[in-house]
Amino acid sequence: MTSKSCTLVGAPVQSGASQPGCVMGPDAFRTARLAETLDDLGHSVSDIGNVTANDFPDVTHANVAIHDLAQTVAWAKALESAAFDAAQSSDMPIFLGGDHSLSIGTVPGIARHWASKDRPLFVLWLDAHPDFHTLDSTSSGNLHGTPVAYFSGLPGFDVYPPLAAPVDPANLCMLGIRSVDPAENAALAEREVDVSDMRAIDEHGIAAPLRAFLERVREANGALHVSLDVDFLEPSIAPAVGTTVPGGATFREAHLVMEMLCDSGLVTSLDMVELNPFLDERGRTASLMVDLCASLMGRKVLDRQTKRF
Ligand code: EXY
Ligand code: MN
Ligand code: MN
Ligand code: MN
Repeated sequence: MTSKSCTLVGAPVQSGASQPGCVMGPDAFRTARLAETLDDLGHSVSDIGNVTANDFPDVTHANVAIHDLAQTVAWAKALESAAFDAAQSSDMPIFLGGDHSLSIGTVPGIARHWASKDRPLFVLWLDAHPDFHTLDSTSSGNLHGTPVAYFSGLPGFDVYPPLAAPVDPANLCMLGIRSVDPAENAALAEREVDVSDMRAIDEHGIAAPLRAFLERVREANGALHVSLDVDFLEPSIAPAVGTTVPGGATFREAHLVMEMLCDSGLVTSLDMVELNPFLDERGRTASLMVDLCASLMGRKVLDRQTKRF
């Protein structure tokens, strides 16, 4: 892979999750030597430190289950701006979470950047969950369950910041899905979102749906944002997450996704989210996430091209 300028953006958000710990995520990625790993692969790396969010708006919502709405909106504003700036000034912004509510800010900021270049943004959502709740449909009130519905332009998000460039639901692809609430199921079907649940992956493999999606991105001359939730992975290899669901992507399935993404040359930004270091075992989940990022950014077993049969 050609050398890229990478900007690491710490997003120590934990207000969107039900349990604390994701605040430590960015520093765990740093401790697991993310910057050094990217540097060793020949990239130039700038770590801008952690974004902060202090300006809490006075917002409320009729859904009383929702918690930490003001913090979430404050994070969204701060991260939208940080993401836009990072995309303007580097090839590859990498957002270090932080729970998945950080994508309420990162994806719209990245989308605003690509809209200014007249290129459509596509989003690959690697997750056990579709995170496709609206503020009205969430029953847990955990706002990390809402980013995709919001940035895809679904109605009912008046208290979140206005979107400069919504992501077309036709430009989404979800892989690894295995926990979907009824309201999410209905909304995903209505928008005909491209979802490969684990049953489909068991049956067809993970390469087939990814290859088809990458072809769509390429045909549209799209930019591609990847959002990698720790709970995409099988919990036995990635225990450091508050929302484990059995039956996730294996070590090799996850690396294959990253290797195919690398070969495609299409990825332009990345979220690494939901790492809760308080739940980790000797840093193994943080290290696995860094290794997956390395596969995405060009680490290979063989220098020459792998045989294609
Ligand atoms: N759908 C469930 C909820 O809304 O509470 C679980 C959401 C988990 C979201 C994690 C980050 O991917
Ligand atoms: Mn909370
Ligand atoms: Mn998620
Ligand atoms: Mn998840």
